[in-house]
Amino acid sequence: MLRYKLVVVGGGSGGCSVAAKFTRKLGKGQVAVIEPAEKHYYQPMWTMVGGGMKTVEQSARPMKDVLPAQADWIRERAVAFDPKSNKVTTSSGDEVTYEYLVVAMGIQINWDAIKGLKEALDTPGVCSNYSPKYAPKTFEELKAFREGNAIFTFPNTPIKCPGAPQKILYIADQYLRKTGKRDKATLIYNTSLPVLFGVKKYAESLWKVVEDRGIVVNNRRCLTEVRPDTREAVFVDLDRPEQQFIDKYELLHVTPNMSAPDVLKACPALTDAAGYVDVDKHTLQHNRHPNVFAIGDCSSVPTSKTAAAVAAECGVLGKNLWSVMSGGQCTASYDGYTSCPLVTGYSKCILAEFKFDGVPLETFPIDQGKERWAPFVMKKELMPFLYWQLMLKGYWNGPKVIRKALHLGLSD
Ligand code: FAD
Ligand code: UQ1
Repeated sequence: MLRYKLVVVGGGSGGCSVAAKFTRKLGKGQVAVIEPAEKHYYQPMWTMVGGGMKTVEQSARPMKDVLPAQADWIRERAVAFDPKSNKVTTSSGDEVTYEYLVVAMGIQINWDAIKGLKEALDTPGVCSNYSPKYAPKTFEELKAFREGNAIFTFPNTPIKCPGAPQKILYIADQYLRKTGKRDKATLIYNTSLPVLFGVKKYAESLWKVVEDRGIVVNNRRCLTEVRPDTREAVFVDLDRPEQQFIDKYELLHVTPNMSAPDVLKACPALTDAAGYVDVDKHTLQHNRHPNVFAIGDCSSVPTSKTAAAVAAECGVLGKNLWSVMSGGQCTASYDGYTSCPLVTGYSKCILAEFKFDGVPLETFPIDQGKERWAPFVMKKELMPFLYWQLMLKGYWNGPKVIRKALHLGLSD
């Protein structure tokens, strides 16, 4: 049986950052990361991959190069949790015990949830930026587009980066304009949500973008089936489920259904009713097991699931877990900070930043609701550097320090 002071489950954005912070504090042999993947992806880049601005290779690093060298990497899946005995079972049947546990498993993509989708992804016209396999196909489909409907979807479940399903819509619009094909295309955004974006300020800006560009938006319209043989997508109106719409597509960009990981759903002692790790939204400490914390997309924290949220959570979790390890209480409080750089083409971006309850919390003392060039460059060029060089090494806790400085200490 393996024993560690700290076990981190998942070596993605949150797991890697937390492991780096604590390996520095605790030293060699004290921290283990359970992570089966050989590659670590900077997922926010997949939007740019879909638009042909980056390659999928640029979004990947070998896992061994990003996990802290002083941590033990257990190259397996966690298959069961036993928080009463402080134990995690891995795919080989090994048991790993811990004094402290951080769960950072991300959100699970359920490609099977939409009838026909899995098979359709390997047929012409269908793509998704939500996978490293199919994000490059998005750009191939844009290049191959001749005429007809280009349909973009948002599912009827919580998802990571809720802005991403429409970023690619705007990129596609601009690509089709640049290549002289826009007048032969009908761009349609079918979203299960009743709104275009969850924060009013940015939703208003985005409605303007949609209107200016002649994009059709259908709210509460949810993809239920893909029929690649006839290139048809089937949608329902979520408010009138008997109402079905069958649309022909030339291009169909699907944002798949997502849920809490099955492994977590199988352990109610750790989770809320939906299967997300049941933590206090301010301290990130588990509500029933004080030696357990969660970070990122697999947690119950009610904010938009993004890497930006993970960065801010990492600062709070770092302080609180260290305090608890030292016999103290949780004193740091997460405010729900999250950010979504809403790329609106090949050179502009609306930089949405907000906290719990969708209250804007912006870093820069300018109106971030406007489409601008600077945040686009930040998203495309600066963020990847910040992610690999600072965040994954545990040194980036979100832009709070910058925000305070730029607002002369007057911001939250
Ligand atoms: P992840 O980084 O997904 O890591 C989870 C890890 O857990 C993975 O390495 C996985 O292999 C591992 N794992 C899963 N199951 C197990 C198991 N059973 N045992 C052990 N390990 C397991 N965020 C932004 O801030 N800005 C953006 O512009 C942005 N754009 C995005 C665009 C797209 C297309 C996508 C897909 C995401 C985007 N995001 C963006 C979201 C961001 O990537 C995620 O919110 C962030 O990576 C979440 O970090 P995490 O650590 O919670 O999960
Ligand atoms: C951020 O901190 C972050 O995490 C690394 C992102 O993920 C890629 C982001 O997209 C953004 C916008 C932020 C916030 C950072 C600043 C400087 C506003």
